[in-house]
Formats: sequence, structure tokens, C-alpha cells
Amino acid sequence: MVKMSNTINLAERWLHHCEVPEKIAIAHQDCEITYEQLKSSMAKLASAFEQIGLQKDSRVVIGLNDSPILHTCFLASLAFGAIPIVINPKLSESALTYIIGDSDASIYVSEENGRTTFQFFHQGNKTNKVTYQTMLSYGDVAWNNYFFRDPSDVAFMQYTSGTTGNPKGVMHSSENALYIAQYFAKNTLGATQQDVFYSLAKSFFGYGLGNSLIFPLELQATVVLDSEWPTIERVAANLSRYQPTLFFGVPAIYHGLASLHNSHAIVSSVRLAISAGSALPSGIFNSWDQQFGLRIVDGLGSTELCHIFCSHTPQTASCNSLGKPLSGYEVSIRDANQQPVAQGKTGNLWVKGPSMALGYWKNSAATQNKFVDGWYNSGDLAAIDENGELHFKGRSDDLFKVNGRWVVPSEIEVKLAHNFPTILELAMVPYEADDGFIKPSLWVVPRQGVDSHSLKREVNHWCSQNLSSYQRPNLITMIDALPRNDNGKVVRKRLMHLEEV
Ligand code: 3SK
Repeated sequence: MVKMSNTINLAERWLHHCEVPEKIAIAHQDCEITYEQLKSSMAKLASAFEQIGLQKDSRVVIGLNDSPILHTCFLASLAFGAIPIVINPKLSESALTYIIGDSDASIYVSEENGRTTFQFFHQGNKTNKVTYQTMLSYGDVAWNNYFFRDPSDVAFMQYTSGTTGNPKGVMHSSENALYIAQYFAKNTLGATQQDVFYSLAKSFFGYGLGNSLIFPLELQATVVLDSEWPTIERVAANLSRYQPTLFFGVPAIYHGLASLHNSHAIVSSVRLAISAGSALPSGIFNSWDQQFGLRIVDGLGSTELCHIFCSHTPQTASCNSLGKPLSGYEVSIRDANQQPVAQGKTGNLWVKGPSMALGYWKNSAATQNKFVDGWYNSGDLAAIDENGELHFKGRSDDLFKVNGRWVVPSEIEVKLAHNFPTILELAMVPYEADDGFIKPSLWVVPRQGVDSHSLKREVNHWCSQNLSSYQRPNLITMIDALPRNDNGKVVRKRLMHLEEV
């Protein structure tokens, strides 16, 4: 059970009452930060916010790579009563300008010429700029003037880009953070204070914020942070060096690690491997199970639910389904009229649960459209089997029509992946053929060492024998890797505009 008082300040809960002040909170590059040190830097920065007259509820946009400074900025904002928003530091200028304007940010924290810099805004205009070190010098380490909120009030936000339109600010409360820590980290994964967390998803992504900040702090555990982008070599080095016990990976890195010659030693500290953000191919699940005895726990989540809401447990982990909704959460599969579909049928996935967002910031139309009667329309397609387990069928906006019939790419991709272990990953997207009609185009990434010419021939033959004519790819293109965004999700739209190679 999540114990909730009448008012709460998450930073106070996590740092002021920390029972393990000497414990390493963050391992980052060559430095280790204890809980006591994190509390001191948080107090100084929160005190600096007070000194400069920042208003409560001001938005503080944090565009930093994962590091102890990102944690400090997030926690100081919470402590003071500002609303932190972590964003990708590599956002385009136009997306950044949009988010700063939309959130009406008072501060934008970023890295400029190797120095963390605070840019202040007044009524949308840039005012002064100071470095992080200067900000800390204004502060008082003894500060403890925490701002207590109702647990259900907005406490932090995350911007989600979706597939169309501008990014939307997803508002989360303090209790949402505690609910995901309770229902996913503690109840589902059995995470404890002894765990060392390591997440490849960065903190600007909801998945990463939970893995690297909310869970470890709520448990008073240790987190490994890396400011750099996770390459196989870097991840292998981090695993060997920091010996994490909970590894939140992504499919491509799981595949790469299993192929390293000393992979056994590299993953030896990991007691649980977790995957989310994009579908985990069964071949990768099986190779981790066989090679390391680790059955990867694959989950489905969304920024609007604050983290994973449907997953296996470590005991039931399998690659045949995404498991059941976490206890406390409900899912419902509905048709376009929001009516429940029969068991086993594919439909739109609606979800409800305690960590559901309060809505979208200053966007009541989108809020009313996606949050209906206490449910959230996830935009995913899914089916529920006779055991109550969820099967992911793609995003509703991935579907396309050929000759008036709906092609469901994920159904075809799953069949092909099942029949061709030599395929590492694949994606089917629509394209406009020379005759002007929309047809399926299949992009295939062969496993290392596989002859792509013969694989292409075999796939083509299999499709002609096993798929209906409207589902058969008109083009099959072999490619080294699928295009992915910074969150590791396949960007299908980019495949639609790639030339055949
Ligand atoms: O996959 C996602 O979109 C996601 C988003 C937020 C938190 C967790 C996950 C898996």
C-alpha cells in the first residue's frame, strides 16, 4: 500500500528523511554522490530559487543529459514548489522554443560550452543567464523550507511528442510517482533498497525518469547514470564497472550484448532485465534466457500513465504476451465506438489506473479527447487472450488500407519474425507505388552473418504463400538498422520516406 499524507513534498520525502545519508545515491562517470551530498546540492539550489524570488508552480525546463546535476535540478524544483520538466537536450530549436513557450517556463537549464547554465524568462522573454555554480553560491545548505502540496496536485510534467501535432505537456502529481514506484518497481519487479538501477532510456523519457530517478529515490537505492548515448561498448563497460542488479534495456542493446564474446561476465551482476518502449523480438528474449538464464520482463507503458502499466512479473516472464495489467490497473479493448470487443479480437487499448496523468497542460481539447470517464485511450492496438494476457498489435496510426482492406503491420511482422529467426527486426509501412496505389513495403534487418540476398528471396516466397494479396509486400528492402528516435522507438514515418537501398 502507498502511504499518503494530506500534503507531500517528494524531495523532502526522498532526501530529508533519508535513513541512509552515507549511501551512494548516484554513480556517474568517476564520481559517486551520497544521499547526503544530493540533499546538500538540492537544498542550495532550492534556496537559490527562493533568493531570486522564483514563484511557486513556475515551470523549470531541464534540458540536460543524465547526470547528478539533472537530479539536483529536478529535486530542487520539487523541493521549492516549482514544476520540473525534463526534456531531451538535443531537441531541435523549434521544438525547444515551442516547449518553453507552451509551458511558459521561467527557467531553462541547459549545457552551454561545457557549463550548466540557467536562462531566466520573464513573460516569455529571455532575461538574465547564470551558471549552475553561481546559482549554488546564492544558496544555503541548511535550507528546509519545503513546499507541501496536495498529493494529487500537479508536481512535475513530461512533454510527449506523439505522432502528430505539437508536443503536449503531460501533468503528473506526486502521488502518481509513488504509485508507479509501488505498483511496478516494488510489487512487480520486487525492487529493494539493495538494488542498483541502470536504465538505457534517458530521464527525458517517462520510462527513464521512473527507472533512474523516481524508483531509486523512493527505494533509497543506487542509480548508475551515464551522460552519453548508450552504444553496446559503453553499456558493456558500465555493466562491468558498476555491477547493476536491475537493467532497463532496449531490444537492440539486448541483442548486441548477447553477441559479445565475454557477455556472461558482463551481465553477471544483473538479476532482472527489463524491456519497454518498443516490441521485444522473441529471438532476443530466447537468447537471453538460454545464454544467461535471464527472462527479460517486457512491459507496455505510456507517459500518460507515468510508466509501465502492463507487464509480466519476473516469475511469469515470456515472449508470448505482455502479461497482465499491474494490480490496481485495468485495461479494456474497444472498437471505434468505444464499445468493448470480444475476447481475442484486436481493438483500441484503453487503460485506467492510479498513476494516470491529470491531463495535458493548457490543452483541454486533447485532454477531453484522450481521457474519457476515468479511462485513457492509449492509441495502441491490442487484444486480450483467454488468460487475460495482453498482446500488442501496434499503434492505431500504423494501420493502412490497401485496396480498401486494413493492413495490420504488427500481425504480419510477428508472423515473419516467428518464421525467420534469421531476421533481427523488421517493419512494414505503406508507400505509394508507381501506379499511384498504396502498397505494403517491408524493411528487414538480417541478423549478423546472414546472407541478405537469400533471406530476401525466402521472405518473398513465404509472403506469396502465406499472406493475402493485399498484405503482400510489393517491395522488400534489406537495411542495417531501423530508424529509431531518441527513445528507441522505430520511426515508421522515416521508413516511408527512405529510398530503397
Ligand atoms: O513506452 C513508452 O512509451 C513508455 C512511456 C513512459 C513510461 C514507460 C514507457 C514504457
